[in-house]
Amino acid sequence: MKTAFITGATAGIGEATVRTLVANGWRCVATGRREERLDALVGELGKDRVHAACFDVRDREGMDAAIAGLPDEFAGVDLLVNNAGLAQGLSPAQDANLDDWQTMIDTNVTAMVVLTRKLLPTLIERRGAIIAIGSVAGNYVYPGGNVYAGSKAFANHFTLALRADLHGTGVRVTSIEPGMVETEFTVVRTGSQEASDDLYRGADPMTGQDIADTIHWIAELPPHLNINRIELMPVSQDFAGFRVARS
Ligand code: NDP
Ligand code: 8X3
Repeated sequence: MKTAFITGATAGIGEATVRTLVANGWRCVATGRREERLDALVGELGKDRVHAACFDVRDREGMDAAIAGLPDEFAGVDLLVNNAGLAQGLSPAQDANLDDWQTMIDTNVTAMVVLTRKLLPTLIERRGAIIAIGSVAGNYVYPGGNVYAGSKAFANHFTLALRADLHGTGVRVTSIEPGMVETEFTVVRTGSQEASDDLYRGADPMTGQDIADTIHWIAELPPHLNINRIELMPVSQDFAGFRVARS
């Protein structure tokens, strides 16, 4: 049985990924800060299939303790899903709150590279795979995206760069770059459930399950095949147009 290590498994894409992989015969290490949600997943899916690792990805000591504390059957990681992330306080750069910017850099960039570095030895030993959840925001900028967009451009490119470094190891590396997915992401981004509901209204967005199914498909491709990057959007969404400010 293969083991996946999935960050951000308490909600949205990460939670759907745990459910999908477990339903397809995988074991999962499910991580996040909300312990009660991790415990509920273990209760529902079984402790032989899901191990809860509760830590803040920005806390290196917590991350080390979580990795060191993996039970033997979960310690050999075959798939790392770098998913935990957030957009916080998206506003024009000139109005931005520096703490929001720092939180996004620490979570979306620093934590991802630290965790990846720590799990690379086991991933190489097992000829495993890395799948990162970047974003279309890393490919097309939009007003207010600033540091979130920058952090996701980093995620998209760091993941492609890993592919180059891991050449010859047999480790597969994929950058998944989604557009609008209906999850708690927008509650965090806007600060309220109501504003989040407004953003999704009538948009027929993608679901966490859509992305989880994509992750599962990529994870189970034959070992000689690598999807380098894949960008997904709901049909209702397309690219931002150029704007002209007229005098
Ligand atoms: P959710 O808000 O539903 O889930 C985010 C997950 O990240 C939660 O499980 C949360 O866990 C975890 N997380 C956030 N901060 C931390 C932290 N400091 N330590 C540990 N875990 C953390 O959002 P999504 O499922 O939508 O987001 C998942 C990824 O997908 C993100 O990287 C996001 O940027 C990306 N993405 C999302 C899109 C969308 O439209 N929804 C589009 C493109 C990309 P907890 O709070 O329990 O710690
Ligand atoms: C966020 C993508 O399309 O919601 O990562 O701005 S989108």
